[in-house]
Amino acid sequence: MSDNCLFCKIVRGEIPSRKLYEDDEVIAFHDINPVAPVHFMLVPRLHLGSLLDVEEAHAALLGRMLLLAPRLAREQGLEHGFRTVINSGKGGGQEVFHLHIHVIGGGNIPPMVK
Ligand code: DGP
Repeated sequence: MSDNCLFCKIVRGEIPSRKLYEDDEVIAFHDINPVAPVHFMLVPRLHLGSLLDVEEAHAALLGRMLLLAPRLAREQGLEHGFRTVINSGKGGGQEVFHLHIHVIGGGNIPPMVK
């Protein structure tokens, strides 16, 4: 846990969020600034700054999060597909430095810029 981390505050329930899932390791809540009709984030309860901070010990947690993505996406009506985004570090456009997987869909999703 990190005292001043926004997503740690959401994990602790100190800041309200529109949660769609939680278990002992992971929570999912809707993004406050959705870029599509469905836009939520999968967040580990454990404070990890970004993918730049993960280690072998986090492999199972990351796997669980990826397995949850399609399950929750389907529950949100995204059975035809969705986009996952993980911004990592300042160079990756990350704004909240607590690892999270964006799940986005339900509208016109433009092709990725490569
Ligand atoms: P990123 O750029 O990947 O770090 O995205 C951070 C996302 O977090 C961004 O899409 C907006 C969202 N966000 C920021 N503050 C809050 C908040 O207080 N509540 C919720 N639900 N989402 C937030």
